[in-house]
Amino acid sequence: MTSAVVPHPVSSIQGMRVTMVLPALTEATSPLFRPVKYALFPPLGLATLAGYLGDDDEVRIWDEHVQRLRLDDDRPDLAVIQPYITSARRAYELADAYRSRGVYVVMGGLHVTSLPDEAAAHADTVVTGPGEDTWPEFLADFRRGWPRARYHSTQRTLTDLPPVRRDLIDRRRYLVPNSIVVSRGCPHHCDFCYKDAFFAGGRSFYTQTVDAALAEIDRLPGRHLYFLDDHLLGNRRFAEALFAGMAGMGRLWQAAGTVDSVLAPGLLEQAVAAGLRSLFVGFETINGGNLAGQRKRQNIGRDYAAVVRRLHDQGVMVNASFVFGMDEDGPDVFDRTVDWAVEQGIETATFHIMTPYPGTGLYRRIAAEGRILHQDWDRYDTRHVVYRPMGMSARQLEDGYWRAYRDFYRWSAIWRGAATKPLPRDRLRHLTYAGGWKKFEPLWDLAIRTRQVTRVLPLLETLLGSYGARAAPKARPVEGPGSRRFELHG
Ligand code: B12
Ligand code: SF4
Repeated sequence: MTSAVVPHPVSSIQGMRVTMVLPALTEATSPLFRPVKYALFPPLGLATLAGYLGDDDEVRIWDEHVQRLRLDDDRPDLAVIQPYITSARRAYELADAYRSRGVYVVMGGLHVTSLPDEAAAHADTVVTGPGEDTWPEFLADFRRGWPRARYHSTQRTLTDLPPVRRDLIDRRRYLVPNSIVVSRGCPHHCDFCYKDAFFAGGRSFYTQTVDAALAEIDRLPGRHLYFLDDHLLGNRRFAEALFAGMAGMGRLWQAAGTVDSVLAPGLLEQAVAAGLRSLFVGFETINGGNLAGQRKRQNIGRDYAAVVRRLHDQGVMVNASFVFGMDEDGPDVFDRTVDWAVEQGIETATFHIMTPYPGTGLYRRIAAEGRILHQDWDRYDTRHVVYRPMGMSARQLEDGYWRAYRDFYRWSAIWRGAATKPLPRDRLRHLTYAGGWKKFEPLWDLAIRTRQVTRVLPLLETLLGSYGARAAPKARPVEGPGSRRFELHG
């Protein structure tokens, strides 16, 4: 594609100094308490892009969620910034600060793809869509001294990726250092999701080769993995081959999947045999009428209770995701949703206030109806109401959202959820997992701040290991470069 060229002579082609920044929204940087979710996962997107830099480039990754950025001392040749919608304001502040001292700024990722013109006011180059094709192209142009102002991804492939630069990540700062993605996108087209906008102009669901995915898994130390793929089970052939390769590796892992993929005969069993112990499931709403409105077709007419039962029967914990404020929702939706989730014995739940992200079908529809209240991206965080709801007031929606969290994570509700489990062992695990996650959040935060979190990870592994229809084989780390990291026993 063509776009304006930004002349920018760099002193040498090799040996660039590059700073990559994942900016944080304010609440994630509080010196007192930060919700632990901000220290869950390392900046995988930036570490992926860092893989394309040369051996003699000097690269560092700053994740503002877990470390303070020392901006004043920093004058790299290139600043790479990845804003999410909620951190866009901060991202632009940082970009402006770098540019004011002559540092070249390139921005990309989800929010930039939704609103490239907004981002372009703060960056020398903006890159839209996934980075695997455009980023190496930009780097080559930048090294030649002639980067363009815009790049848009059209060639979507995950073959021959350089290894993710995990060496640039301080694992002790994260509760889940082994996050991994082996695919991009998803085969579905939900109206509220970022996906169709981000992948516009090319394929919107594609995977690594199975061998490359297994090799990436093999490179990760310890037992626990968290797949951040939008829908790990979305391509059955790929998923089956991946799980076959993982069976016997001794891994314990968590991932996200849709209700229809859970109900698909046979696939879940293979995932469990490969170590799946907890699944994030997008139930979204218990009001069937909402699903058609959101084009969430794969959920329509599905028996949600059967989904939970099937996961529990296989020994898989459920992290259920719900969205409040869709057009069919009235003020009763909060209690009904929480009651349903507790009755099913769901271990953890994530609630969201419906948020129309720019670029999505939902945004276009709500905007056309004149219902967008403001464009203060800071508050597009799924905890604030940013549009005029149909079935209740904005106040009712926000209050109901917070009440749902309180009610679901009350000890009495946790007990009630645990009591749905037939075996005492299962009840105890429910209590430990659901209670341990929400009730001891400040302790998690402390462990992360004091970089003791790697000591806590074995607890999570033990707990996940006690789940599962069949016990996963034990894994033992093996020393020495080039060797497989795990040898299998039993
Ligand atoms: C892990 C995750 C988190 C983690 C942390 C993220 C981290 N450490 O990187 C946590 C739990 C903290 C989190 C929090 C939130 N998240 Co979140 N999260 C994700 C998730 C599941 C995976 C991100 C990931 O690692 N992807 C894999 C990597 C490889 O991809 P990537 O980061 O996008 O990078 C690629 C491209 O974007 C591109 N790229 C990125 N940056 C750049 C820069 C340049 C220069 C170039 C060339 C290319 C490029 O190239 C990379 C390689 O292809 C995504 C869903 C998704 N599929 O992306 C949601 C997602 C990003 N989150 C989202 C949201 C809404 C939130 C929250 C607001 C939710 C909430 N209620 O609190 C918060 C706020 C985050 C914040 N700080 O502002 C939305 C973002 C919507 C938007 N338009 O911005 C997503 C898309 C989920 C969704 N379906 O709605 N999140
Ligand atoms: S199933 Fe999930 S990832 Fe896929 S389009 Fe729908 S919301 Fe997005």
